[in-house]
Amino acid sequence: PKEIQRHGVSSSAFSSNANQQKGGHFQRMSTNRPALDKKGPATEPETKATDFPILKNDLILRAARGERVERTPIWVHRQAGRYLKEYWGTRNEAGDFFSLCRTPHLACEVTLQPIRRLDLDAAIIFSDILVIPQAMGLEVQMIKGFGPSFPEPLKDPEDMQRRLLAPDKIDVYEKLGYVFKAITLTRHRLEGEVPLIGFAGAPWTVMAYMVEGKGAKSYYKAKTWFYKYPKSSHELLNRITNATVDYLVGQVLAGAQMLEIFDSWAGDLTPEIFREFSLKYLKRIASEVKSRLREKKVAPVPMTVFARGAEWAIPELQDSEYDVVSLNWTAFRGHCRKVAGKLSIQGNLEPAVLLAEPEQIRKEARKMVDDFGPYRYIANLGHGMLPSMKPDHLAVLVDEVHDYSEKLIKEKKERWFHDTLVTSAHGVAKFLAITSGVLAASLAGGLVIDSFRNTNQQSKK
Ligand code: 1CP
Repeated sequence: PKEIQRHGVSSSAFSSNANQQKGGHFQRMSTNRPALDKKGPATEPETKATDFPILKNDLILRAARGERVERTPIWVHRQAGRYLKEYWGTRNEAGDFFSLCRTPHLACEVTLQPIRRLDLDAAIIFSDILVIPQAMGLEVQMIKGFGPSFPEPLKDPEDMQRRLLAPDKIDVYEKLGYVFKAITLTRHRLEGEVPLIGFAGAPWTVMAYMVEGKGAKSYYKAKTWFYKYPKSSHELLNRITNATVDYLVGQVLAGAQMLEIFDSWAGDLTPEIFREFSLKYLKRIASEVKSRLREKKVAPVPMTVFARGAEWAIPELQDSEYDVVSLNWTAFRGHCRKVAGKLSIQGNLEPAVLLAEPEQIRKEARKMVDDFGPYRYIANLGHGMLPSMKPDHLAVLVDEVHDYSEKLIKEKKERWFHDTLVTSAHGVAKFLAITSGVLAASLAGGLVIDSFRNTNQQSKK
């Protein structure tokens, strides 16, 4: 797809309200997408993961690969969900959280909701990292106002051997086929407006929930396994990794165009423990997913790793197959940019900024783009949207990142053009000066020789 439409929005929608100068800087109205609106909610799953609509906006894929972009792409963690009033309608229709995840046309619908409303540059499939423990045989419930809960978390290695499905019995196509169906359906229903991101939890973060049974402060129960049962911890992490690789490969085959691995609790580990029990598995996931796709003659998609709170490990990701590293808001931006090398960066606005006023949101957005960008950069929050956030505030952030980065890139290009012009003008002037100098010198030399010859001949006469 060579023709990338401006944000995938028809030019008439843009000419009417985009890029108007207001209050001293650009004002772009986050906008509806006619291509999505006309179809309305998806009703029945489309089953074939082929003949997808042509992609109109590939900014995020180019930024991930380190290619040139005309503006910085932006999407946000948890962009689908509780802060959108339309989410609650669909959630109630499904009944509960996991029924929503397991009903492809409803999961597709909530994935599309933020894309309809906002000028985001990617969609992320609506699901949860805790579907992997379910596929491995554990029960997980989502309790309103509390979060995930395992009625029976893993007590010890013996419990693990007894209750987890044997590795050869874990079939992600059978257990998580509904996610693949939702991805295929969503990819069709997106009409090529933006790429679709698939995701999974990192082995350590998933293990933390399996052992702890719920969200916890610092995950002490789970971390104790590393000291008490190191061998069984590796066995558990290996089992999660294998299921996750199958799951991510399945997501790409179903239509996911980029993948993100969430290690939300990486920051709770010591560097030594992180290296041994998390990083190793994160790296294995990226290399195995990509090699399995290559074996299947499917082009590998860009992969992002979000080791939240373990930004110190960025240099150690250089020899991995990740393309993008996502940052928490506690990370030093300049330092991360320096050590990221060939990796693109994603992040890292402090989510609290979205609870402030639009003018403050704009200011922080500009600062973030100045600090990181505008190339090899995907704008995002340092963590996710909160239920109390206003969609209009997110729209302000999205528009400011687009407008400001576009302005920066234009200025950069103009400066480059100007500098190149000035340098070549200097070059031409120098060349002319030298050649005319040589010409003048040779002319003068010729005259001297001539007059010397003349005087010589006259004196001979
Ligand atoms: O009832 C509800 O609607 C619950 C809220 C909710 C939502 C909207 C949960 C429960 N999960 C989700 C969806 C979800 N989870 C997505 C959807 C796509 C999107 O981003 O829009 C994604 C990517 C996740 C990933 C996820 N789930 C992570 C990793 C990212 C992160 O936030 O750190 C984690 C840790 C989870 C576990 C989880 N699921 C739900 C909650 C509330 C939690 C966190 C609980 C805790 O703090 O321990």
